[in-house]
Amino acid sequence: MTLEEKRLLQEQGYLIMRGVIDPEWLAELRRETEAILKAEGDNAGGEFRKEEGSDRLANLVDKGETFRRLVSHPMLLEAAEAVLGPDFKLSSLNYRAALPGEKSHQPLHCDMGLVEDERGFAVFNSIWMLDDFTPLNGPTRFVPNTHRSGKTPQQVLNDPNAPHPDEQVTLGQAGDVVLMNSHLWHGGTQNHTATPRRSLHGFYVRADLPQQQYQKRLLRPETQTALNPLLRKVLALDDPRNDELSATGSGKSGFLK
Ligand SMILES: O=C(O)CCC(=O)C(=O)O
Repeated sequence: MTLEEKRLLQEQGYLIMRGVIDPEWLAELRRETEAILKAEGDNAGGEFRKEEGSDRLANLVDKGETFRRLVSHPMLLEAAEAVLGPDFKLSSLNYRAALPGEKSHQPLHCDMGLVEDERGFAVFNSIWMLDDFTPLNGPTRFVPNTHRSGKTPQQVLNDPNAPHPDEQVTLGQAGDVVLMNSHLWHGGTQNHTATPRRSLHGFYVRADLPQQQYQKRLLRPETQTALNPLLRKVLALDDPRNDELSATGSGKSGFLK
């Protein structure tokens, strides 16, 4: 990332990077997520949560090299560091598709229901577009500048489900990636078209907080053994603090993600 891109991400709380996923990788990510959805059937997303109106998959680091490539992507790690500082780890890699004709509108929220604290920002998310995000197919909405408000929408708004006067949507093409300080109030919107709006969410958290999905427990031993040092670090597999956090707390706390 350029210094200017990092500055924009830090100030605006979001940035859309264009054309990050090349056509071959995009086809592979679509193919793999489709196959996993089919194989897991009603259990899909069960390692974390299911959501009415959307397809979800969780624990994707354990489910293919193509996903491990995503969570250790150099641009993504630079972006996470620009928001969270050097001491961060993966919280989860999930798939979410807003389904046609379903009520998959989400309330505005901050990930994990967290606001900035005395140590700074704690949550960073990235939305990898597997389809174009258009005004009609359920793009993510967000409210600019709220990442510095020190409040969650649930604390401030009468109805976090309602349209917000300042909200904008993330529009882009398949292959683009939204980088987001996820204290920024945001949420999925309803898909009014005939085809799913697919995405992957690479979610990172500051090292002093629990992972949403404790990777050491969820990843099969054979996956863990084959990981390179960078991935072991990103997943916090050798960090005793992470083991303590997973024993005492849960990254599921708070709202949605
Ligand atoms: O898929 C989206 O548009 C956003 C999803 C989201 O914010 C969530 O699931 O917490």
